[in-house]
Order: sequence, then C-alpha cells, then structure tokens
Amino acid sequence: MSELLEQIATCIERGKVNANSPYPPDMKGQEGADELVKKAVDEGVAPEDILNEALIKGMGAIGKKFSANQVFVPDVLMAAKSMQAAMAHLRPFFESGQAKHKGTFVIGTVQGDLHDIGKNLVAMVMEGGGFKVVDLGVDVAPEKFVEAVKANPDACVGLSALLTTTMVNMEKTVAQIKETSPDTKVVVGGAPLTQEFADKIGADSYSPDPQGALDYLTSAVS
Ligand code: B1M
Repeated sequence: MSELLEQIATCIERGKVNANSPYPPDMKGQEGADELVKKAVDEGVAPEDILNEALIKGMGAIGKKFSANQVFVPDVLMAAKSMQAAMAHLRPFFESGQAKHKGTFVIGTVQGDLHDIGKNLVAMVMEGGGFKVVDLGVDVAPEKFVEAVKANPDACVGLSALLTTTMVNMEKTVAQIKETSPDTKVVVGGAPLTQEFADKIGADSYSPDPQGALDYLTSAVS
C-alpha cells in the first residue's frame, strides 16, 4: 500500500478529520482525512483503492480496538466523522452513473440501529451502478420501508444492520414489505449477517459487500 493510503488509513483510525481539527492532540496541525483523500484523488489514485485500502482498512483497525476495549465510543465517533469527510471526495466517482436509471433502490439501516457508514457505501455503489437511490437513513421502522415501497412500486430494497440485537428487526421488515408487495426484491447485508440468516428471514439475497448487492439487483431488474 502506498504511503499516502497508509496515512489516510491512520487518519480514519485516529479520527483526524482535517488540518483544522484539534483532535487527536498529537496530530494537531497535520493534514487529515479530508485533505489527504483529496490529494489522493488529485494524484489519480483509483477511488476503489482509496476506499478499500485506506478508508475500510482504517475503520477496520479502530473496530478491532473498540472490540478489545482499547478505544471507546467517542474515539469511534471521531473515526466515523473522518470517514464521512473522506467519503465526500469519493462520492462523485461512485455516483456518476448513467443518466438513465436501472431502477429505484430504497435503502435504510433497520430499526434500533444507528450505524450508517456501510449503508452509505452501499447507497453510493448502487447509485454509481445506475440505480436511483432513496435513502431512508438510520433506525428505520418497518412501516417506513413499506411506505417507501408504496411510493416507489418498482423499487427494490436494501436493509443494513450492524448489531446482533437489530438484525432480528430485519425479519419483521422483510415480512411487512413482502406482505404489501410480494414481488419486491429485498437484499440484506451488514457485518453480523450470514446467508443462513438471510434465508431464514425470507430475504431474496444476502451480500457481504456493496458490489454483491449491485450485481444481484442488476440481474434481478434486467
Ligand atoms: Co458500533 N458496534 N455500536 N458504533 N461499531 C460495532 C458494529 C461492533 C461490532 C463493535 C464491537 O463491539 N466489536 C458492536 C456490535 C456487536 C454486535 O452486535 N455483534 C457495536 C456496538 C456494540 C455498538 C453500541 C451498542 C456501543 C455502545 O453504545 N455501547 C452502539 C449501538 C448504537 C446503535 O446503533 N443503536 C454503537 C455505536 C457506534 C457509533 C455511533 C459510535 C459508531 C457508528 C457511527 C456511524 O455509523 N455513523 C459505531 C461504529 C463506527 C462501529 C464499528 C467500529 C465500525 C462500523 C463501520 O462503520 N464499519 C463497528 C466495529 C467493526 O465493524 N469492526 C461497531 C465500516 C463499514 C464500511 O463496514 O458497516 O460492516 P460495515 O459495512 C460493510 C459490510 O457490512 C457491507 O458493506 C459495507 C462495506 O463493505 N454492508 C452491506 C453493510 N450493509 C450492507 C447492506 C447490503 C450489502 C452489504 O445490502 C443491502
């Protein structure tokens, strides 16, 4: 991995948003995720490499420390903030899809769950892959998904969950969507999910990553 990508991964992991950010104190005055990702883009580094080798790597590193109680929620929030600043530079590349949409994709993080970084990545990749995206945000009740499907009858739906305590809310969400609109394709994803769980709750597809969701729905709508 190039030195620049390593620097970006460190900024994400340490929650260094930009040069003006005083946090973390030992990186005061240094460039942050904001400036370094812009630099990487300007230097022509592939957006996919910046995403996979720097952004996701940095989040993965802080995730491991969070699991091991070596860092705490405020540290993770700063990491998430630097991730958002970085993603702002990549979004135009992922969103510059075709003029004509393949279809509509309704996405949200399920009820009780506030994690949105993975969900935002899926939204970006789907948009770049030619879908019009309706992003319902986080902590989305099943009824809100149903309303969105009623408003967009040809849409397919993506559900994201990061917690073992909220992935169970996917089951009622899938059930309510299918009750209203049996033909609507529902894809589920998120770190704690498995194919077995997706099968059990009646989802049409499971993908561990955004590309898998795009590939499945592209073939499902064509
Ligand atoms: Co929380 N958190 N968190 N967290 N957090 C996890 C998920 C956790 C694994 C950390 C840990 O303890 N090891 C753990 C869950 C344990 C479990 O249930 N198994 C956890 C916990 C416990 C909590 C709280 C309960 C902590 C607390 O308050 N005590 C709390 C819950 C709040 C709530 O939701 N109600 C909480 C809060 C937070 C923050 C707010 C601080 C912050 C979220 C900020 C934000 O999202 N804006 C946060 C974060 C950042 C994390 C970790 C560190 C990173 C998650 C992330 O963004 N990863 C995470 C630990 C970890 O993952 N290692 C952790 C990067 C992102 C790119 O990956 O979201 O997995 P991910 O998305 C991937 C794939 O999963 C997939 O594509 C993405 C790109 O590859 N994907 C899909 C996702 N959705 C998809 C949908 C698809 C297809 C693919 O189709 C539709």
